[in-house]
Amino acid sequence: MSFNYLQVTTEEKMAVITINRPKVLNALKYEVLLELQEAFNSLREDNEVKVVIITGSGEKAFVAGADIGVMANLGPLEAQKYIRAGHETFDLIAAFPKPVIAAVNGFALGGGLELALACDYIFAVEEAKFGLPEITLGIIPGWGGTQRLPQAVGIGRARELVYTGKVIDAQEAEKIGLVNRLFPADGFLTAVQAEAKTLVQRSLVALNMAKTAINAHLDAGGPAGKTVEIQSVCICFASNDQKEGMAAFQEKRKPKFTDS
Ligand code: CO8
Repeated sequence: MSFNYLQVTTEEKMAVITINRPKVLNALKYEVLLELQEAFNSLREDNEVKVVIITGSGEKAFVAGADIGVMANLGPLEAQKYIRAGHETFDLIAAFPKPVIAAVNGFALGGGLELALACDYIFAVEEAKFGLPEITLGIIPGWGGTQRLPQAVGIGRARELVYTGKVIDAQEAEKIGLVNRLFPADGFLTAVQAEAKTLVQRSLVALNMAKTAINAHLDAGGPAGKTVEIQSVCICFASNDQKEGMAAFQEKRKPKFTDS
């Protein structure tokens, strides 16, 4: 498999997908989402792969979110295309018939945390940082975060993180159950691969059925929540505050929201 924005390696029945845009902290522009879909579709058919690990390149970030440079000037309909692509990609990962582990090697913010939440579980470095800061940009989480974060950490903590946009450290993320385990940055991927080896020894049939049954519990509420999320984030793209929030990020200043 050859990609512009991903590296995919396979070893001992484990595939590692590395998102590779370190200059923008691995931000997920539209084309990266399409490549992720292609990679997962290919790994689904690959009998040499039983577990997938997804991580970010460089030492600073897993993924710092959707690409703010791309989003800044989108209208509601263009935003809808980008939002749908994110949902399709993360739903593909959530329903992937083999375990997918997020190896969070730094910032997991916005769409980056939403990607990690679509994985089966999260391992992280001790310096990792987590959050859904979309509200500081004048929008809301739009790639499943309003649905999957409450499932992961409970409704009150999810509301606080979504409403404030605050970023929490890895220790707090572990305390609230967002992260399964923390590891030192030195040798992180090797440590995650060592953990994943346990899954390689299990039956893929049983793993697939376990994931299917747990997903049935998570999806019991039906698709309505995701539909509302998509509509709601599209509405944000018709607001002045979305334009102001993203312009402020690019200009490295605080936004001046006008509630319009
Ligand atoms: N998109 C594009 N570029 C980014 C992003 C991003 N999400 N994050 C960082 N970058 C760029 C910076 O602009 C900077 O570029 P340059 O060197 O050209 O100035 C470079 O990466 C390095 O970043 P910083 O200089 O900012 O590094 P710091 O160490 O000072 O800060 C932070 C690191 C705290 C991670 C900071 O970069 C930051 O706050 N990033 C944005 C985080 C964020 O708000 N993420 C949420 C984005 S919105 C989202 O994900 C919504 C998803 C679903 C909706 C989809 C709707 C269409």
